[in-house]
Amino acid sequence: MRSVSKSLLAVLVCGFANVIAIAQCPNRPAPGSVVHDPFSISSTNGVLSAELTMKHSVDELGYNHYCYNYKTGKDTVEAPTLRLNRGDQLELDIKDRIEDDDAAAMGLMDQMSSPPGKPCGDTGTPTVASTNVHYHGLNVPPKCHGDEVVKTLIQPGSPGFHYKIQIPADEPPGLYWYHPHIHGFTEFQVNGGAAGALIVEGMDKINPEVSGLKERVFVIRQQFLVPWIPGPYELTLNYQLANYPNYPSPVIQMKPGEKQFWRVANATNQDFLPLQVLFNGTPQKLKLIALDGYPLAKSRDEETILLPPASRAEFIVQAPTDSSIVANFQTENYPTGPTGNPDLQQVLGSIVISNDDDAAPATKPARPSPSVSLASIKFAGLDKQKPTTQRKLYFSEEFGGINGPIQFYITVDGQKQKVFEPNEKPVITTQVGAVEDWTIQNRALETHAFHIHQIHFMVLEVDGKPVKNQDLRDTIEIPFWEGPGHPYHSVKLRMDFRDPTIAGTFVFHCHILLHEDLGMMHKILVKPQ
Ligand SMILES: [Cu+2]
Repeated sequence: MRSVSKSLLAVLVCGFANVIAIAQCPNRPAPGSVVHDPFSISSTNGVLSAELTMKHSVDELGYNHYCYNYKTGKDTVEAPTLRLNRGDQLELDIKDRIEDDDAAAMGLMDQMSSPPGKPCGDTGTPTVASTNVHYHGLNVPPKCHGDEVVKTLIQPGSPGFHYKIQIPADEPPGLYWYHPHIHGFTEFQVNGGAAGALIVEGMDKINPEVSGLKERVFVIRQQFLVPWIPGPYELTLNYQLANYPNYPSPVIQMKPGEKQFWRVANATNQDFLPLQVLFNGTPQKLKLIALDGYPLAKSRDEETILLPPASRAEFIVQAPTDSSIVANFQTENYPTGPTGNPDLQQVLGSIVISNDDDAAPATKPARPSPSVSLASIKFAGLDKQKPTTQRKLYFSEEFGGINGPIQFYITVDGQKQKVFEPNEKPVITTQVGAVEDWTIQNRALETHAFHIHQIHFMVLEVDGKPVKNQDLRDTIEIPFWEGPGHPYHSVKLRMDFRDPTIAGTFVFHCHILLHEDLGMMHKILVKPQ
């Protein structure tokens, strides 16, 4: 449930009553058109160097969109896919050129306190027009100019900020993504806009089943008219409106009987996506290859792949053999509990048989990735490690009346419930070398999605029972509490802090972005050895 103060609500409603379209973001594809992959940029000679400019648009219906604009030399595209090999260097310059921002100009956002300690990047107070970047899923240092989100601040109009991130040589090949992560305002910028895919090459080396298959990159985004206010939302597939409520579906072209390798990111604010491909209403088998950018130990057939917000799935889809079959890529209904928002069934795309070659636009193909085996990537053999510590954490919500929850907490069992403050001390301190088992309960009447930066974790148990597939994840759903008389749902996760390069302070939080913005987040300190 979304909550918002009455005064804020009043200003928001008035503020958006008279919409003046502002267009700083590229035009979005027309409903019902053929879906193209995002423009992609590949590393050359071990370096991917690019400049992205954060901008802002308000469309004629009043939807706010933030965008990572990239100049291709021909035109401007948004949120390119960044493609790197393991060991490559990502050199990303981010400029914040958000202008004419209704929300910021009217001063209606609660301003957050300045980041603590020595600043990283610009100084001043974070607002909805400030930005930074989180590289979701990458197992890289939480350092300034790396994947650091608590102190890193990029202010509108400033010269910009340089990220320099080396993809570890043993990084799992797979689909990652990047998005802004300014505490208090993340949801606004991700809302239908600022989020892009990042691919670490080499999946075909681990799993030859995908070799030679045409690859598709699909980024699913969600847009609310005004984030923080409950109401209808729209899903988009690579920025094209999905079939809700009255739009023609995006068209996904496939050749008859063709197998394709789909790499799908849930870049929504808060939508849990049970993904299916249906032929004449019957769910088809999808060959699941990887989850959250981590190749599965063994590929497996699934009819429904549940992606919590921020999660990714990579799977093989086979097209129907003839055009008389109605084929759809869709998300199912997903119940999120009495205080959760409804996550509704929607067709994300119609699969249309076509012999057109719908090649993805790109600078150039990535050079071949070096060979790699499952046994040599990060977190391999984690199931055999002995945990050094056990911890218990829980999600909870506090009510303030009939309008639903007003406080969102994630708490280490035994500590006081509190919302995140940028200058808080870490609630967990551990050290490099630790392997910990965390049991995370959901005591709220709403499903939450646990995410931790810098590492993947292994799923050991769900509701106290060992799981069949001990997948490595970076985001996982924990279903809502059904109420008195029912047990809390829980997951048991193995957290791997052995890698010395991830030493430092970073965060874990709910990936329902409103919850994160309202403080369902805390810091962990991993001390160097
Ligand atoms: Cu949550």
